[in-house]
Amino acid sequence: MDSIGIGLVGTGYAAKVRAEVLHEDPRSHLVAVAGHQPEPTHELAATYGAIALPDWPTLVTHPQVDVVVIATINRDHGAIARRALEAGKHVVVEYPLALDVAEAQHLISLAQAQQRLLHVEHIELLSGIHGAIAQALPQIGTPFYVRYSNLTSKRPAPDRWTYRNDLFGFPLVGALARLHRLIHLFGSVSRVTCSARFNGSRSPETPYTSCLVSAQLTFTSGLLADVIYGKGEALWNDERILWIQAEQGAIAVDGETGTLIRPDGSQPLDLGTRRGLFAQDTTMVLDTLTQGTPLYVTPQQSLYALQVADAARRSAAIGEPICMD
Ligand code: NAP
Ligand code: BLA
Repeated sequence: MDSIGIGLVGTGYAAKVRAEVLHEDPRSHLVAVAGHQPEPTHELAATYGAIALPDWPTLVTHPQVDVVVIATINRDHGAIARRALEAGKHVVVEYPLALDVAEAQHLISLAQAQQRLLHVEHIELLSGIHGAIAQALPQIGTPFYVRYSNLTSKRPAPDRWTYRNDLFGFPLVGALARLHRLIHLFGSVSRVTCSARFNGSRSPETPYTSCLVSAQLTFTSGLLADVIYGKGEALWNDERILWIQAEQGAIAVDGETGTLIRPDGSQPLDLGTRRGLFAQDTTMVLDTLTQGTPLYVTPQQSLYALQVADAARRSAAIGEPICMD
């Protein structure tokens, strides 16, 4: 079989890791790169003997490109995926699939109609931490409360796209992995209440200096989850915790340390590493394209998490709870 031609949109962290893996795997080769600024685009393309294209509309119609890998800012994911699928290409996109729920829904239908692969990366499911929690859960009985907090103190606030709602999306949309890992563990959500505050932004087109989002999710099972996400210079300490309280025990993850708590005592959980996850994802995509093996996540699962994240955004905007259908 001919080596699969890859068109890569983006030149940042995710794009670079993808490029290296795709270059090293004999089943694929990098055809073209389209970035934001010319210099990083030329540099990344030259590293792997690919061509540097001026923009993504040119890349998605390039005849030698079989698969478009979208690793650029979130605002553009939906539009790039749409044009790529319309051009008959397979699509691999870093989460979120799109900022807009209706657009994400349309893309899933379009991929089906075009009979093309649409894969939304969710590397958080591949992480050691997720595997360790999923494995330990049956040992603690029915979970009834989760507290999941991700706070990052960053001084001074970076002038980056990840601090802009128009480019990153509402914080729980851009950081969709936070909700997606809970939904993967605990199932569907019936109700969402959310508050959000942004410091230092004069308009959606200028970066905020801090954001703080606090959401409460009621799962269909009855489980209650407090989800907190914040970053920036008005936060003065980091917090990365996930606590699961259940009828017969608890799971506590604090930074790099995980503990399984049971009536008869506590034991450490092996959380593994955060490295190598993009490589695993990329290899599984090539397995799917060459052998038809199933992937670890479906775009429908990603869409559902997006619907919950969007309900959080709407709840914060109107100051009222949102009931999910
Ligand atoms: P990154 O390192 O900041 O790279 C961002 C890319 O977007 C660069 O190519 C950058 O080009 C371009 N860009 C920046 N501002 C832009 C603008 N205003 N208009 C158009 N393009 C712009 O980001 P990343 O971490 O690789 O994230 C890329 C995607 O991967 C995102 O969707 C993110 O959610 C997802 N993701 C990342 C990770 C991770 O570990 N990093 C994990 C999961 C998912 P210039 O540098 O030339 O401006
Ligand atoms: C997720 N990491 C992300 C995302 C961005 C970054 C933009 C997607 C949005 C989000 O979910 O928050 C960006 N991550 C960074 C940057 C650093 C970082 C700029 O750690 C700077 C060091 N990502 C990395 C590195 C690792 C990494 C070096 O850039 C690991 C060694 C892992 N990032 C990682 C993982 C996720 C993620 C596993 C998924 C989110 C999750 O697990 O909740």
